[in-house]
Amino acid sequence: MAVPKQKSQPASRQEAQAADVLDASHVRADFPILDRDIHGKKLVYLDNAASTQKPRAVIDAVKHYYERYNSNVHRGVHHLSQEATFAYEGARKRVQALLNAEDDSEIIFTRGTTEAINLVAQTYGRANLGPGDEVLISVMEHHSNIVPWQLVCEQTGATLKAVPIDEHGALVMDELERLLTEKTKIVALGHISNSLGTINPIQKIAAMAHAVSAVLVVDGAQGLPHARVDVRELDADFYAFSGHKVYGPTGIGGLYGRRELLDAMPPWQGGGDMILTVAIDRSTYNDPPFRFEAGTPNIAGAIGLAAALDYVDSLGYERVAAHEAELLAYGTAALEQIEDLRLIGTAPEKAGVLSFVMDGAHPHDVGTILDQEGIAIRTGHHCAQPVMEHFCVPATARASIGIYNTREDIDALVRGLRKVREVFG
Ligand code: 7TS
Repeated sequence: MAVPKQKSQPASRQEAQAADVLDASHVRADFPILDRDIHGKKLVYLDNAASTQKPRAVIDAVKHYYERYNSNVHRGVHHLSQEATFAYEGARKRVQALLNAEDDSEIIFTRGTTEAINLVAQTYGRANLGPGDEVLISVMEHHSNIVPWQLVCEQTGATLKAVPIDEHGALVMDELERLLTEKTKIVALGHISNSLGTINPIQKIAAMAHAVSAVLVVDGAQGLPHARVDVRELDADFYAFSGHKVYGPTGIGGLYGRRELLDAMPPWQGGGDMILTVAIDRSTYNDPPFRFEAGTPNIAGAIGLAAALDYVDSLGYERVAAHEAELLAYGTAALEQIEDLRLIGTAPEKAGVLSFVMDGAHPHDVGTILDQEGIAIRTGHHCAQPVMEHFCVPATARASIGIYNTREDIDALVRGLRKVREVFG
């Protein structure tokens, strides 16, 4: 098979960093789960777009919270509550710094991307949409960036429109330009597509959206894990993300929102922490971000998320992106050698997602045979049914790359796919 030779590995993490490459073999040592055997084979984890594994630093941060300072936040005068509040608000500052938001009040903790997008739809959307207004999404969106907009359009009488994608899975920019009019109030697009890997030109789209006075909501679920995100440079009005996709815990994520927009937004869920005063007939509401964080938050999750962001930052986002780009190129070249395999998603700007179909083998069968080899990929529609419809496939098999993946993982995938070919002829 005509694939490039493995580069020699630097001897130490320091050497790797000095050489400005990510040394995945050292990174792997930080992830205890990667020692597991599955069906008697070494685990090859290539389902990172669904969820990433956790480094020991994240596991330890969560454990330390529960063992040493577990307590509720923003409530207690007692010491443990103060420690927990300090760590929780520290995590918010960590997210703010990483995203380069202007103020930490612009970071709202949510359960993840899905909840963050629903929050924008049900607060900003409900307050600002009406009959005749339009929300613009695209055909490549995850269901989490489609259904919340369908719901709010039903509730307000606004109309949902979608930018088409081309045969490579890239946005048709001329159509985006045509569909953007003074009727467009919200543009909601993914930073990176989970089913195709396409990287969208967010900065350019922000300028186009703002030219018609629309706000731009970015679904950053796949963006944050793969590149340094600077919300001010991108000029996004909202940016939603999930902790579990960036090596942090499940059940935590967030929403960046421009402060002047958050200030004007009504609350969404009611409960503790989001109020200033409550009487039986009316309540007054707290300022952002607390107005949008009703009830006891996921404190351990936020602390784990901050540890995850510290971890990725310590590796260097630029190295992470370069490592994944190199593996994507290696994997693409390798998969192109496999007979009757068709890659779905070949946009010129692409992150570490290898979605494919194989003649004569259903993606679920591909996934099952690979599982027997200890290789974890995802099969199905990836919560992106309009993408499947566009490419006229019911489902794809998808290998998605993370920081700990190596060329050996891709080689194992290729060997597994050759087994699939043998089984299905
Ligand atoms: N948006 C995108 C682009 C995603 O990839 C996902 C999850 C979500 C939103 C939802 O994130 P959540 O954390 O709120 O669930 N994507 C996938 C996937 O590709 N396979 O499993 C989940």
